[in-house]
Amino acid sequence: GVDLLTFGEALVSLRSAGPLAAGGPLHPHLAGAECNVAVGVSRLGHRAAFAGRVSGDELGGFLLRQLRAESVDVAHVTRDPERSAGLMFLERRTADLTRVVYQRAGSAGSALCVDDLRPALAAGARVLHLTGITPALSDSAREATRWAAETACRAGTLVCLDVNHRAKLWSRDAARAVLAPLAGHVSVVVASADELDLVGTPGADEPTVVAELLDRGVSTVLVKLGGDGARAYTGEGRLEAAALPVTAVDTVGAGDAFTAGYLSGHLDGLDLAGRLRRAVTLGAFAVAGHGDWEALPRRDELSLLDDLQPG
Ligand code: KDG
Repeated sequence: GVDLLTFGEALVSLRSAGPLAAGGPLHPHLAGAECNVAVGVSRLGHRAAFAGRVSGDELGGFLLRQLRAESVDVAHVTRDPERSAGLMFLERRTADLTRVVYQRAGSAGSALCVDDLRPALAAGARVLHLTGITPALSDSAREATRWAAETACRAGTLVCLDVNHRAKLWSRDAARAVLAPLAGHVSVVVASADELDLVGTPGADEPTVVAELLDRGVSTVLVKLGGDGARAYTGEGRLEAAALPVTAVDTVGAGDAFTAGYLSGHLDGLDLAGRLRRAVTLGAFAVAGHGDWEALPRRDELSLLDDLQPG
């Protein structure tokens, strides 16, 4: 088996340097939160696999080529000749604000189903990563996500759920109805502060949702605070890490980098402080460079930011 298995929708992101409505060149990139995590973990030398469906056409070929170039195992990716690639248009609206337009309804990635994931789960992995994006894509993708979490949890695999709420895909209530039950089958929950009540009681505060999750068998809850760092909760209490004081040029993908760093630390057997430190380090690399994942470090680059004192 691999070190980390993740699954979901690989997207073609078309990035523009300015407002989309003004036109101009668009550059295609591999995107999708799960692919970002796979690349982040793979760059650090772990064996990462991505499973899912991509279109049978050139765009699907592009996505596979990008994943392969980052040494991500794509043996369990299915080509779908009937459906097109999910697209994400990313515009830089102002220096500080990027906006997203999706064209992904009915895409190849959204047609993911349980049978697509069976071989990858059977091959085994030390860690299964999943996000709250995949179950928002379709009924079959929702069922596949639930099945994968339950199957891996039963097999003793560390299952990590990154909530990743996408308001353009579903409402908070619709997300909570699916994600809160799902959290009962995972060991690690990652959420930003405003996403936390999507895996617990509506409107409940952070300590309450954390207590609910730990009660339900989650071992670690990670709360991402962006430029303010992160907090981790376990049965032993709470630990904080400051963010590294880099110049942020592009925050897209920072959360995925954080998760990749945390899971890499887990695969390396680091203690909680070490895992959290690696998580904020990868987050810093992600925001300090352009692209969802392009700026992520190789293992020999991990210490590049070490001289930056947490701010
Ligand atoms: O975290 C970055 C992702 O948002 C991006 O790559 C696209 O997965 C994506 C999504 O569905 O928004």
